[in-house]
Amino acid sequence: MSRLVVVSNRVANPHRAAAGGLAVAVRESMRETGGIWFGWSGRLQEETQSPGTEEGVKIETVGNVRLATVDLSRAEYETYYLGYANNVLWPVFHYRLDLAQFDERYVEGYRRVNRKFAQALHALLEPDDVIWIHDYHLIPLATELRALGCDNRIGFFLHIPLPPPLVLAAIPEHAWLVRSLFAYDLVGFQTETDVTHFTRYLEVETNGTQLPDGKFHAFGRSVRFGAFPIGIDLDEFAKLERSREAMDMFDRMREEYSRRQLLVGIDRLDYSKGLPQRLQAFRRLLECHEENLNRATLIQIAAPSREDLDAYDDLRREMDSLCGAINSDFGELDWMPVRYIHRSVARKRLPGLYRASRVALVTPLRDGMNLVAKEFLAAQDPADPGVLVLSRFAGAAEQLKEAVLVNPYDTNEMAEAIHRALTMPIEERVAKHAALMATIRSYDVHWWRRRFLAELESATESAHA
Ligand code: ADQ
Repeated sequence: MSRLVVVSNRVANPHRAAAGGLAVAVRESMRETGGIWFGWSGRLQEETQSPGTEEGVKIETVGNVRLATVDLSRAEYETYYLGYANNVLWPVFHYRLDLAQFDERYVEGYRRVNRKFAQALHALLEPDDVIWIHDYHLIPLATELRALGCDNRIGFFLHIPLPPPLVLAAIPEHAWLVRSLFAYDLVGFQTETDVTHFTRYLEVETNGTQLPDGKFHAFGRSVRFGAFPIGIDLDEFAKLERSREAMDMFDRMREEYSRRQLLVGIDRLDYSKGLPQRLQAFRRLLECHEENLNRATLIQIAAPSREDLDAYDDLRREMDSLCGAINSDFGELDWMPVRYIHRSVARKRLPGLYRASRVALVTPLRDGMNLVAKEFLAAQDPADPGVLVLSRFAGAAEQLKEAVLVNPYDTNEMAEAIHRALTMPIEERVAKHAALMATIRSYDVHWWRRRFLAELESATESAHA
């Protein structure tokens, strides 16, 4: 079996409890195949150190996995990471052209870091390695590797949505970005919607043609592509659920909120997650359905994220003020409608919190997939499950059709949907939950990894040939 080389912006410590879908998936894949996990260390290097040399790579061996990391300089962090990845690609790919900051220095830094990663990685590669590159930070990495003579099989998976052609075309370098994808043998997206956006872009912006074997031919090359919706690791989650921390959390929440109906939201504090819109809808619920007064309590956990960026600072202030207003307008001495916590919760406690909640609000304005939706369902008691209120703009909505689907921009509709979720009869809850769990089980993280790697394996005709 070929060695697997995974590349992602950040490399997670496999000793710690997994910090999200990518980390779980990669750890699980590597346990089976062994290999290298390459990426940024998360540290900024001393300015004196020379970048891009093999000596700049720090290697740590954990079991049969080698973690290979490089540091970034402050300038690289500012242009590649904060600048191009998170001030251009993240907002545009989430349809937020208004937040994008196009700046030539950003794209230069992005190219430079991708080249630096390619040089450092190339020195570690063996001819049979299969390389799996993840996410929007590293779109041109295969082009840079090919330029160094690498002809290994290389796959790419985009964790975030691909926007429609006209939105993508707003990025000054859009043609270069899309052409970069043709250096891969396989390009994977989360949903069929993303795949449609990709093929429509190619039809409109290039002279390319779709081939009968599922590839697209453009820029003198052919690339295979498809939808590979990411899932969760149900076994890992079941193990977490049985942990002392999860059980303590469940007991404490049930005791503390015995007279209340709990709603839960768990997100990174990010403008794509629709948090202000969610709070507006919760407020409308309290205004329109008074039986929820003194009863419904929303626990909103928002993990700090990318705090070096202005848009995130604005969101933080907006959230503080919205939560404060709801609590002061509706709260009682013994009831706070919103518990807003601007911290992340230990992963082991999450299942207990999910299970104690009657409703989960997963209402992003745009999201590649959203794993919280799947985790919430996996944590429920099948005999008395909670209800998932899910944005139709989350990638997960393509799969989780039995959830209560909402348009997060429509405050009234969302308030009514939350009301319906809170009052849903038990037979309906049980039936919906069973159907949703069947989907989550069939398309778990192991399915995702196997499907992607099998397809990469069968992409026989190399894109660079
Ligand atoms: P994210 O935008 O981070 O991921 P999501 O998939 O919901 O979004 O969450 C990732 C993980 O982080 C989940 O396992 C969740 O439990 C955990 N998490 C989130 N907030 C937390 C908090 N406050 N405290 C503790 N843990 C928290 C990106 C894309 C998604 C895509 C994933 C995987 O934006 O659309 O689903 O990658 O491909």
